[in-house]
Amino acid sequence: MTVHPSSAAPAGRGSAPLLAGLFVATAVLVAYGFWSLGGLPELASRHGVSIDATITYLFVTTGILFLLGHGVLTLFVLRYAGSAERAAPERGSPHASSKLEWRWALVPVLVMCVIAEGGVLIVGMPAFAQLYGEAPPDSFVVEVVGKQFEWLVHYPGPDGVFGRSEAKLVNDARNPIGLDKKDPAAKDDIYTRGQMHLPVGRGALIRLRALDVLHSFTVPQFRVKQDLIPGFLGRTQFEPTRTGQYELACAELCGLGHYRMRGFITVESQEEVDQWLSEQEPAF
Ligand SMILES: [Cu+2]
Repeated sequence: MTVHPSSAAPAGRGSAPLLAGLFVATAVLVAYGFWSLGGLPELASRHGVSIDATITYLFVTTGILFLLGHGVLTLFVLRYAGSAERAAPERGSPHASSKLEWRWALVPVLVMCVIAEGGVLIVGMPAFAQLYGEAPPDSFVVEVVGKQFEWLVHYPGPDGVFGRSEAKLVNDARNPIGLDKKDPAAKDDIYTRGQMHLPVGRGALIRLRALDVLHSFTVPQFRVKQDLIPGFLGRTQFEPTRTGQYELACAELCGLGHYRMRGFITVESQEEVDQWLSEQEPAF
């Protein structure tokens, strides 16, 4: 006796609603989770507008695809689980055609490439240009030295020239950034432990040095995150647009004391920055 496939008992039909419910619950929970996060801290830099646009763009496009994908999965599970069409693919279901399979594999790949690569390039380009392009000629230049476990902030002093520094001259108590006393440009240099003041509405060019291991200069409100690499003089640049005090965090797990590696950036008028600088002791 032969049993026709359509008259056989549908296999796995009973678990279909459970699986569909799981897809729906996952989609709802993920959407609710992101919704309740509430977004990034209030923006305080010029290029950040374009960073935020890029994040929003990716978030919305991938969010729609995620929800659509789960919707289609749910419908297919409810429609085809244990069905005769699934049991007999030669009867014209999508499995019967390798051409269809190829089409459904390639079209989403191409669509994702256009959305992810093309879209991000268009929306994010202004941020890349401001972050990695030529710094404005009137930029306010500061050096940040990262070490386990603090931020040292180095200003060039009234002469506007950074004194030479060398790793072998570093002495934690007397010369933490390793300034060379023999260099005349170093005499008026200023350094602080974890305190940086920047003028509002003026480009800031931050030179980045690390004394020991990798660290990462991170200020969420400025939408800035840049690694510091021992042996390299790195840089990052941005323009603070809002006065206030911001926490400078280290976003690279740099050792046991990583959690206490924090500094403070005060954004204020140029006059206030000049006043504060004039109150600081020169290095030597
Ligand atoms: Cu660190």
